[in-house]
Amino acid sequence: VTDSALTTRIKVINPNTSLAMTRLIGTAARGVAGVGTEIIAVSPPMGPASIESHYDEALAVPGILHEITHDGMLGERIDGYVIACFGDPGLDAARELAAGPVVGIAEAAMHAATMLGRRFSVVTTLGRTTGRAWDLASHYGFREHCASVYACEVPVLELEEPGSEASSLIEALARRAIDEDEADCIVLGCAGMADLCHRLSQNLGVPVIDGVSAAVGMVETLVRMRVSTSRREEYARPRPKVYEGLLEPFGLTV
Ligand code: 5HY
Repeated sequence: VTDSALTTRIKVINPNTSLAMTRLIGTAARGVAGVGTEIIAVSPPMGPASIESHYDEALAVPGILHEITHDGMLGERIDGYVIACFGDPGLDAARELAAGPVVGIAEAAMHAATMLGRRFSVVTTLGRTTGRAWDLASHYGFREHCASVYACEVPVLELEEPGSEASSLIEALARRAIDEDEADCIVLGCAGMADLCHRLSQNLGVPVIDGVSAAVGMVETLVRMRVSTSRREEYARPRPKVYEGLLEPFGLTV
């Protein structure tokens, strides 16, 4: 048996087209991936430069789905996927297409947080995305565990800018969540914050969870358990139909 057959190949999709973030996400993913796991970190060839609104999120989904259907067409063996954007865009549609398991970073981070403490708080980027974080906590069944959601008001693509003070802003909001909202853990609300989690954990004295790392670990485990998305009903492959106009290439064969 060739070693490639023993390798778990996980594609981590940064749905925005900012390659610096894709590199940062790939580094976080490889930081937790086990021996024998290959991480393929990608951005789709189309989509928003960053995702900070419902509009951005909607326009990120075709690129995510392109990445998955493209693998199938190229015969590229991908054992599982991570959607590396805190809104978990396109997660359900991706599950209908992908042969292997698909995990979103918000979903994974919230699951991990509830394994480490009773309550968690989310610290995300723009205030306009805090509603989405609450919606996801409810959607995944963690509404009672989510103590609060804060926004540092630093746009996604400015997180890495030295002048943004993002790290100290995030730390101050996390400290407030711990002191005032009794958060036992902090969930970082953006894939672009992945590089901050260890230093923040040390400074704050509580687990600070990066969803990219959590999601890679969960996909890896599901693949090694030899389980994948249930094909009964909801996540069965979509029925073939015509997609008109610009979406014509998304037509599915049986
Ligand atoms: C993310 N946006 O993780 C989200 C964070 C956010 O481009 N990558 C993005 O602000 O929702």
